[in-house]
Amino acid sequence: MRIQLIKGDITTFACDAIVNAANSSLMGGGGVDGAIHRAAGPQLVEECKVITQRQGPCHPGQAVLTKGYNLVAAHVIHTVGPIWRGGTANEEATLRSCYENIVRLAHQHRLKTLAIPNISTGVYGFPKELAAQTVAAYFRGVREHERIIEIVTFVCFDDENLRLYRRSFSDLLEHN
Ligand code: AR6
Repeated sequence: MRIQLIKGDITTFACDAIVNAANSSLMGGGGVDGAIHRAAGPQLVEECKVITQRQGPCHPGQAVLTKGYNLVAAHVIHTVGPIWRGGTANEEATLRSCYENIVRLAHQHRLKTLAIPNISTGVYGFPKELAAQTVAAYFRGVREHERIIEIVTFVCFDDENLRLYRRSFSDLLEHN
């Protein structure tokens, strides 16, 4: 598994699946969620509706897969990050389970290339540095044994996340 870091807009990224930082309704919203729904077109929300009608809301830490519709990416993995409540509500474990479920879905559907935004670090208020460390620790653990996922690209939208990811991921990146 190769790990890459870029600054940019995830909606223009070509890969097997981009990850969306959604909310439990899966009906779209602001931030990266709004941008992904706008770029994918109205069929995306229709597929999300079918999923929530069938299995109910997507709880924090869980993830579901849809098609990508008008996106360049073939699929979208929608995950719901934790809302930061001061660190006393298992937020780190919930964020970690977002990433575990992203990897699980990638295995299940044989997705080789993923692009992932900085889940929970916008509206949901998770501290950016702790998020970067949590994500790096998780991928440090899975990278060695990974046989299906070939490339994971972390797409940072803001300079602060890019700087923090560069630091937390320094040992995981091929080129710094
Ligand atoms: N490409 C990549 N990253 C982006 C983009 C983009 N186009 N736009 C924003 N980001 P947020 P959350 C970054 O707030 O904190 C929504 O309303 C942004 O800089 O999008 O998980 C949902 O519906 C930040 O670092 O997601 C939920 O209600 C990161 O994406 C709620 O927000 C995440 O910020 C989820 O909050």
